[in-house]
Amino acid sequence: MTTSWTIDRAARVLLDREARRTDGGRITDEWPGLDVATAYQVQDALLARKKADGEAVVGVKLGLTSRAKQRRMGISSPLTGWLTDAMALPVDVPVPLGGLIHPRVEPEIVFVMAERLAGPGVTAATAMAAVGSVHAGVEIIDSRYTDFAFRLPDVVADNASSARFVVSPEGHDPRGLDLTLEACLLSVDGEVVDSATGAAVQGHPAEALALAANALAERGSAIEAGWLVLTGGMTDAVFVEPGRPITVEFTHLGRITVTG
Ligand code: 0L1
Ligand code: MG
Repeated sequence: MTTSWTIDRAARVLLDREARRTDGGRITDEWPGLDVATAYQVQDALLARKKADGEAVVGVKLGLTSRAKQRRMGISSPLTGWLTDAMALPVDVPVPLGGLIHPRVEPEIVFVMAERLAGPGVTAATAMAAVGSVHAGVEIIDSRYTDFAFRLPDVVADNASSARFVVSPEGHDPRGLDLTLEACLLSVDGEVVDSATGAAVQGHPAEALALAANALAERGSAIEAGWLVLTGGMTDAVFVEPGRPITVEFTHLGRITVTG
């Protein structure tokens, strides 16, 4: 059983689940030897197939950068994933529920890069110097695993549960904001269900940005100028349900509402 899995097969299985909107068991249950480094190779193989289908990389995302997310998923290591143009959802366009498996929404602080950022050795300060603007964001995650139940290599291979994202077009100069104190309220159908500040994200979202640059450097990649960086869910994620709008409202970055 353990010998029949390969990087290519894992990528194909995950893409097939995504295309057929079906979830399934953890790859690590059948391939216990799948380690994190190999899982990133699966993630890259999956991206290569998306690129062959015409998708273009527009940025990177971090996952599991906040305690709220780490506690919920039972994994304490942050991870990265790729963002493509096909995942971008314009503001005010409903979440395509029919095209996803079991989407959940989480608030994120998003950077748009003014300059290329390449590790190793990137610090929060050098990372911030490369940022052009900061935006309110919403990530719509969708795991290709049943009940979002995965181990770290599973979720790395699954491109960090990436599905869709919404970024507010209104950008702010990060130098004028204290992102540790930037607060966000998460509401479902008008009722506040969770809240956090930017400090929830690795102490400061710039720490998450530096972490991504340094992690990508180990894989021979960098964060390119013009790319988006989703710094990770600030709170636990909530399921998208028809007729129950979800709003994220930040102190200074603005507000985004998504509907199912
Ligand atoms: O499915 C997940 O929650 C893993 C991806 C993490 C997303 C995030 O923390 O932003
Ligand atoms: Mg996220």
